[in-house]
Amino acid sequence: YFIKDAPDTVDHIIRTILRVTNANVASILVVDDTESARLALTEILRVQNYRIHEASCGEEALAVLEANDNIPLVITDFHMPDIDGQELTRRIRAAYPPEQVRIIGISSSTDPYLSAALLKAGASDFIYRPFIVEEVKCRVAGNIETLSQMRRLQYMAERDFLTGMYNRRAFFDRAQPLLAQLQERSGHASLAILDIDHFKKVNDGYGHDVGDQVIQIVAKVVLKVLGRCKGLSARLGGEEFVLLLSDMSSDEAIAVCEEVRQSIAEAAIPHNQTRLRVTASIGVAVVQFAEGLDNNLNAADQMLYMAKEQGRNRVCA
Ligand code: GH3
Ligand code: MG
Ligand code: MG
Ligand code: MG
Repeated sequence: YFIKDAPDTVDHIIRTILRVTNANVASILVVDDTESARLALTEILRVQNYRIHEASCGEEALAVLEANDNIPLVITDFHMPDIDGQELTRRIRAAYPPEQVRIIGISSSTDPYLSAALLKAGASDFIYRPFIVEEVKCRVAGNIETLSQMRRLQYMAERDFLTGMYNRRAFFDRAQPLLAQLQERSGHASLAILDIDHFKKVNDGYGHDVGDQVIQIVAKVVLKVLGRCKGLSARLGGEEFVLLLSDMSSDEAIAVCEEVRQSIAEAAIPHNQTRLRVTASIGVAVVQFAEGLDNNLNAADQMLYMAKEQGRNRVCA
């Protein structure tokens, strides 16, 4: 939820998509209380180039998942002492959504209801032993592929392609719970809206591509300055950005915005032999928790209007 995690370039998006879609380097956690059973599976998977983690019980499996933040697939035995495969599946599901971890159940039991029990608990697939090696390979690859596609779509749905920042929808989805949490612990926050000054002139005078480049540079400045604070930022659309600054006083929020404004004014955008300069205006308002996000954004927007009225290249609060 914090800006620290946000990428600062489009390259980052491409790298992330490559990383999450590169099934060959995926990690798999194999959970079985019987060593020989684990071995039978890991031998097949190692040949397929997967990175393998092993666990001999449910508790160990949960610990391995917690210690490694990118294991997209768990293959778990059904019959295990203490926590069985169904209970483990439930616990994994309680902690990780299906777009983060997929689960394949496996069992040598002839009970035909086992697969349904596991699927209901949140597994995405089931294999009966003795298994056909080729089928195991296909199910594993299929599950990892599905997860990669889910992540890729999710990433693309919440990011703005030009800047790599969160888009408007992602901002609303994330700001609302963040504000609810803040309100619960009596925290403070400010909302700021930033709009590039006379941006039409940039487009008209230098072309749309240069305009795009200006938007990218402004996004980079916002992400860099905000990387140090708690909060959330997004490209609302066009040449407009929103900053939600949490856990700071109104004065601190204004100071952060002032730094953003100054950094933009100082940034030089190389263009032919010259360097292009742009400025931005920022409106800031203290979040009123009794009001909805829309009303709070309107309040910041009114301050932005004032900043424009007073001559642009300034922060109004
Ligand atoms: P003001 O100082 O009052 O904000 O003046 P302005 O020229 O910036 O006014 P306005 O906000 O109306 O202009 C925004 C322009 O941004 C209009 C639109 O063509 C352009 N624009 C919107 N999205 C993009 C984009 O993704 N790339 C580029 N290059 N231009 C965009
Ligand atoms: Mg067993
Ligand atoms: Mg605008
Ligand atoms: Mg503008």
